[in-house]
Amino acid sequence: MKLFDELKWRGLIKDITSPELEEKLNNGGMTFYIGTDPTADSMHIGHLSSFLISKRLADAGHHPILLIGGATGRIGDPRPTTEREMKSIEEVEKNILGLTKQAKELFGFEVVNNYDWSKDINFIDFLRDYGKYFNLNYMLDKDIIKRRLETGITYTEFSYMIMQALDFLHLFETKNCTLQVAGSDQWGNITAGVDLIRKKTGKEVYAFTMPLVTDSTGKKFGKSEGNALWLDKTKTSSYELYQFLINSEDEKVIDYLKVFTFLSKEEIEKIEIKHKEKPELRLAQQELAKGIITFLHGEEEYNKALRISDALFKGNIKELTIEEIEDAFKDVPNFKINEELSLIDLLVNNNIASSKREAREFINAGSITINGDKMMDENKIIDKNIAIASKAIIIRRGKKKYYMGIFN
Ligand code: 545
Repeated sequence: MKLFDELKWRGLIKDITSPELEEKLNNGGMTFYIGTDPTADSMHIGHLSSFLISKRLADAGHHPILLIGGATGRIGDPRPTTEREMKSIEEVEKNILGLTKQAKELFGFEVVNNYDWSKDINFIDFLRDYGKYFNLNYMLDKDIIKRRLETGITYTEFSYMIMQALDFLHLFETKNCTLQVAGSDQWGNITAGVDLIRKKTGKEVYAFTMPLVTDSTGKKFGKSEGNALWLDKTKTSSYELYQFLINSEDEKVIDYLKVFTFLSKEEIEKIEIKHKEKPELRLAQQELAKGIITFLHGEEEYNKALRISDALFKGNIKELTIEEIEDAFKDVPNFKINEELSLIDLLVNNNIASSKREAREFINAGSITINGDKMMDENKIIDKNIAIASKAIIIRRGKKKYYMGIFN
């Protein structure tokens, strides 16, 4: 299948600047770039779909450049809603380091920083050499700008599109970069660059955008209980990523396989058939988790996430190492245990039961397990002897409520 058809099949093409792009993409050999502003020191899964495109294009013979916006990150890309809080230079620089390291580790592609060429442009040259090509009506006609006129937009954020446009011009002139790719929110900024290059050089360059990845309700993909899922495994562990991905909706998981994995069309169609026959087996979700976690963190991390998930599902907590326990349970309520105490005091002192009476009800109903073992004696002494590595106990109340106790 030709590249353009594959990108279409994977649902990765929303808008393109001209029909000629199809053949150019299929022929390979274009230098292209995708940019990211240093709004955090790690990318998160909401940006992964766009960056995976750079690998798909590179695998098809195009030359990728990843841009980190040291200059644009100092200004702030206007959002449709509200003005961004301006980041300190220290934070911008810290984020640049994190993102550059991550982009190199994940993709190994050339990384450039637009601060390197923007920092030398003085204000008068900026207005004469670039501002002159931006008619106000043109700028006000951009969707995001139009929406911000009601809520208010500063000159700073209003100027952002000129900065992104001059990036494309700079990369076109210095690296023969003739293609920019991004998610659909970037259409205005990208076309500003295509138009600037046409006005200044008379040459045509190209761009395409990808649709935003959403769940079946239209909500942006990649938030778990409001928290971003970071690609940096010290911020979001492979286990957390696994839990999120394995719970992808049945009606969306095949689309996600197309967007987030490098499984072929044939492989995905085979998975789709099995998935439709027995969705309860979650085979498609398993493939999605395997594809993403293996790409991000390697096979071993994926196997570790699987081991934790299996142990918890079967209640075999004792199989896990203390690191795996702390990883798996880092988001459940946890508390310190300073000295041994009876089971009933453990439950009441740590709000696992609201009273001794309720604690007895839970115990007598067999609802309390510690490290997988059912606890039936309210006076049983809870001490380090029953803790994993003499350190941690995992209390489960009922079917799904977990707590972690850590012995000092
Ligand atoms: C700056 C200068 C350029 C070209 C691009 C830029 C960045 C661009 C932008 N992109 C978004 C972004 O998000 C923050 C990332 C946090 C790690 O703001 N103006 O920087 C996202 N981009 C990836 C996709 C995107 C976009 O990094 O394009 O659509 C998300 O999927 O929102 O010369």
